[in-house]
Amino acid sequence: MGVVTSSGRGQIGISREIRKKLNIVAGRAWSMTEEVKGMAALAGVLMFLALFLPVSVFNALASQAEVGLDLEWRPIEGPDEKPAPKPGDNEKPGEQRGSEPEGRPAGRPGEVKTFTANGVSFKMIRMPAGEFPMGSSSGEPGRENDEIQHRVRITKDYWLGETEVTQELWKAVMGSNPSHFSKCGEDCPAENVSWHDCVEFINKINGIVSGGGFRLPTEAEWEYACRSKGRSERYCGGNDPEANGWFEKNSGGKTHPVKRKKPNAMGFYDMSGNVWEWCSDWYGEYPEGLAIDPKGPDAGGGKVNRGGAYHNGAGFLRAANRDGDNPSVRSDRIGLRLARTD
Ligand SMILES: [Ca+2]
Ligand SMILES: [Ca+2]
Repeated sequence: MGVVTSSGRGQIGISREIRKKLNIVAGRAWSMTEEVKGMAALAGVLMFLALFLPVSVFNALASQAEVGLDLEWRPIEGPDEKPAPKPGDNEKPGEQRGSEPEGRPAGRPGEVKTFTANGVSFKMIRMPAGEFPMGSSSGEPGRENDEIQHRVRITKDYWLGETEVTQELWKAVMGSNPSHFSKCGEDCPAENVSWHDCVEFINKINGIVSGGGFRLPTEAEWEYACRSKGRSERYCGGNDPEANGWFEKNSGGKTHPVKRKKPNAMGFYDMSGNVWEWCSDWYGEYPEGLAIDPKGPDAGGGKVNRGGAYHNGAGFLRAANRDGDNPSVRSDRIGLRLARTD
């Protein structure tokens, strides 16, 4: 939390921390001898001045008086900018956000890499290893009972596509375009592809791009990226579905070119809406307690897909929402986003 906050209109307010510090300074001084009582009076004056003086002037006065207060301008921090919880913090579920492990070698989260397959380029963004609360909090409107919040630890960095796989990329790799909305254009997401079709696509692209390593994301990797490393946002990128996603209210009943809506904080586009995205996991109940690199159940009837699509109401676009479909199903509402391991 910022020490001094700006109201946005140039006024200065003093945070509780500073008030506490000042009170401590004042309190200590009052308990001392007559000689230092002057200090306390000065601290009181400074407390008063801080309410009205520019920070630079206040800092100068404070340093003159050797009160040792550390004031600086900091932007107001929004609800999504909460610091990572420390172990033992008693935060309410749903108000936590994820954390990167301390002491890990400086990776480059957010690094963007461009790959090219048969002449078509696409970008992937590096996601750092880390831990986050997966699922929705009990108070989230529209939540379903398969979203039970639990801690997930992802132990390795991974890459995730900046966008859904486009029709252009699918065609370059597979030689044909199965998409129902082919008139939407090359930048529109590939859809009408089954989970098995996606596996075939991935096998092929791994033979084309040197280094390979492409795969579908796990459901946990998908949500960790959607939540920009674990934020408690309702959708992938914030709490306004219209800002980040195409859904029934704004899509006109069809898919749209990728990257036309705002990305989330990590730079991923269209994770909420446009088309659902196949994940590698079988759909099943979440494990209880901490899950480390979860990959879903060993078997099941449906493969997970995430994020909702152009035809859905906003509730389906929620970061925590889950769905599963038979891996043979082809639907103009389901596409994919590539993941990759180095
Ligand atoms: Ca999507
Ligand atoms: Ca659901």
